[in-house]
Amino acid sequence: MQKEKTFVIIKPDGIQRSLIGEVVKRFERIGLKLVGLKMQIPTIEMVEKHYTLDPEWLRKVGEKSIQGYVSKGQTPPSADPLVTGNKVLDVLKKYMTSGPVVIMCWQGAHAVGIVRKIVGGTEPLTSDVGTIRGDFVLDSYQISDTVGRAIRNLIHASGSVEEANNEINLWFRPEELLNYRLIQDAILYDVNLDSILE
Ligand code: 3AN
Repeated sequence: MQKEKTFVIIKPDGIQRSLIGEVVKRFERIGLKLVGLKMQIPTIEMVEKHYTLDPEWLRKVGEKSIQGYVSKGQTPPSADPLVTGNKVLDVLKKYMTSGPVVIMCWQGAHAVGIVRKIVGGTEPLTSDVGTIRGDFVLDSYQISDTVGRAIRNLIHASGSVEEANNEINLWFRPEELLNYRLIQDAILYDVNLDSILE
């Protein structure tokens, strides 16, 4: 279980806001281990591949977006989740290819769930205070949809172990992921803590 891996992208707005260190700090201090790291400007093809790894993603993101409107008593631009999902994918391609991103693989117990908790919900307006999205962005579906752009929420993080494995395979070559021990692994995971006292 402590070998669970998750995949994270610090999106172009995260780099432009000088938040690389802040994001890395939050994952490091909870005890996760950084096992892969690189910087690049994604291509449109990679962004499309990334978001369509899960064939259900378009529908799910469309439904989530529609729900966001309904929960605020507003009318969504389209009631069809696929139409809405495709619109989101279009604007995401522009957003994600607009500049450099940092691509990371983090490892540790419950890595997928822990990272999602630290990152916070998709829409910064409603993500919890204390999460990265809640603390560092003020964007909302309302603002992004009014001007027809992707919601700027600093981070992508895998939603499940399966999604993480697919995304890691897409963005990293196997030799780019490092297998190593951290001294703190002992205090996090070892059954016996009898090596502390002299
Ligand atoms: P998460 O990144 O929280 O898993 P997804 O997978 O539903 O969220 O959406 C992927 C990305 O698409 C979001 N991080 C956000 O940048 C963008 N996005 C999602 N829904 C919308 C929307 N309704 N309007 C604009 N951008 C959106």
